[in-house]
Amino acid sequence: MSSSTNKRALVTGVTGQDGSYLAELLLDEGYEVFGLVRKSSSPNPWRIAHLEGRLTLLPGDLLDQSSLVRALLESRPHEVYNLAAQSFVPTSFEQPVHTTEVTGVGVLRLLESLRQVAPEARFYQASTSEMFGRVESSPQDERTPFHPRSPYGVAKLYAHWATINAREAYGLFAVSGLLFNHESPRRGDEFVTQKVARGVARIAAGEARELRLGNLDATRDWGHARDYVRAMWLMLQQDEPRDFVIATGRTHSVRELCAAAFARAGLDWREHVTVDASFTRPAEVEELCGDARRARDLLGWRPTVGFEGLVHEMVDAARAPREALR
Ligand code: NAP
Ligand code: F7E
Repeated sequence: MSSSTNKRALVTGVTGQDGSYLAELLLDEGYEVFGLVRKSSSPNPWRIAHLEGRLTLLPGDLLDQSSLVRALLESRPHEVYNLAAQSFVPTSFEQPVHTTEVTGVGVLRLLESLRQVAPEARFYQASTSEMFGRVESSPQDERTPFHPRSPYGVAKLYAHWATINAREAYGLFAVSGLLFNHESPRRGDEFVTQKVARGVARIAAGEARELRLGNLDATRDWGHARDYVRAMWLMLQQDEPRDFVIATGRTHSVRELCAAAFARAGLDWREHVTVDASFTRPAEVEELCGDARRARDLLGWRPTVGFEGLVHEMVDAARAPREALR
């Protein structure tokens, strides 16, 4: 249902999983929505193709400050959602400097651009449970100490503090959402939930017999991306800028993920999953479980999709044609 507002929003990372769901939400709320898109050898629009004509795409890259200034001047946003990042943890071990430039310093470029040309705009930074890393207590909330375990986690922690500092030093309405893992049929292929869902689909179709994975013991607090982008939006509708943990409070292992996903297709995961050490990480985040009480109390936010529902949706979508992803 569409309502009307005179607000404009700029979303970086609009071609990614969260960007596509957030753009949908903002359009439904009546916003004029601008999406920042970086140059690649061939465009990558599949997650936002169904929004064509409703979104304005602007060229820009977190590595290029003048492109960010231009995008802000063109969109004149009331709200800026920074979802762009090199977001895959294993790649951050292979390309730590690139990851830091985009995921860490890129956020400072955007904040500095905002400060110069759109200081009244409200700013959301996509922070992550990966900043908690090697946790000493569970569940994790807004007061839990950080101990990142990858160049990605370290870069996100820099961006997190840059966001807080922009709020405290310059008075920007800048908030950081500490979001735990969230997934959907639009998740990138390499992340474990999608890798398992699409692996199940190939095996069920008789196109493969085996799925090779890394650490089956790791546990994550997995929610649905559509629920989580609503929390981002709610954070920017508050009277005061404040950081929030967003999570389901339930945690499952990769092994349990496999069991649920294969069972959805009537298969036994133990007959198909092989552990392959090449998918383990130089340093691992072994367990994560979030406490989103502050978001529940102050934002009225609650997740609507549980672990089983999420896994079933992803497996069913992986077995269906791509149009089912809308
Ligand atoms: P994603 O699917 O990997 O999307 C990342 C987006 O960033 C893509 O649109 C990508 O563009 C864009 N991008 C990459 N490098 C860029 C650059 N140099 N300049 C401009 N844009 C660039 O990520 P996601 O899962 O939607 O997550 C959204 C954000 O939340 C990310 O910042 C991620 O780190 C963070 N986060 C995610 C989770 C999660 O569980 N999903 C949890 C906590 C935090 P291309 O399409 O051109 O590659
Ligand atoms: O791994 C284990 C892996 O790559 C989850 C990003 O969105 O969420 C995501 O980061 C777990 C890890 O996500 C495989 O070792 C086992 O323990 O799906 P993932 P992630 O690293 O938790 C956070 C919140 C973000 O912010 C990130 O941007 O699964 N695992 N076997 C595997 N993981 C992968 N990818 N592939 C495997 O074969």
